[in-house]
Amino acid sequence: MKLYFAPRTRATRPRWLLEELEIPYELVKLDLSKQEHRTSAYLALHPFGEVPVLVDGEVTLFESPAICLYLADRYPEKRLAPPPASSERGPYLQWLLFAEVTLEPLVLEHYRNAQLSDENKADLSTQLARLDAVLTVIDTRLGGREFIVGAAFTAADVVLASILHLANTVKLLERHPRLVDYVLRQTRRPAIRRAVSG
Ligand SMILES: N[C@@H](CCC(=O)N[C@@H](CS)C(=O)NCC(=O)O)C(=O)O
Repeated sequence: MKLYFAPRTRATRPRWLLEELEIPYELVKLDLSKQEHRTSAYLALHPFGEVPVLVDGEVTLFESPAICLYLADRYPEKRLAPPPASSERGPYLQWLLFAEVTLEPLVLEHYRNAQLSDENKADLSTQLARLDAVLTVIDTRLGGREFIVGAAFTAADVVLASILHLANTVKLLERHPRLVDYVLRQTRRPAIRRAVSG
């Protein structure tokens, strides 16, 4: 198992999952500032030269949520995904993909805007209302739950907590203290601490 990785990118998600699985893997660190993701060898693995990429024997995969789903299913005994026949399987897929497909683009739009100087910032008040509606859906779902699905941590928490963590860094969760608590709880896990170390 080989993970092509760069720190502070979406590649942290599959690395976090690999650490939760506690399986041996090779970490191939790419220095994006040196364009190591633009070599022809790497472009043969990922059509746009992005991270992450996972190579598992004959299987080469890109798209961090797909890699997380794949890894969680590949090691069912580690219980990071509800089994296909379980009643939690549908909600698991729903919440993982809701985070990726519906939440992430909204968070990224605000995150990128927050990086701009004041005079270049766009007025995102309309988009903010939409983001808040999406955050409210997740907040309501979490209620008193510790995890987004069932009674245990799953790959859906990896994807959701990663995106909410990014949102929290630019203060997008201020109206949702329960979501802040959720992020802090998940990002205190030993596996994510290992995934962001070095
Ligand atoms: N949807 C893809 C996005 C991958 C992506 O955009 N990766 C960024 C880092 S978060 C990247 O490699 N950027 C380098 C570049 O495009 O030059 C995924 O989740 O894997």
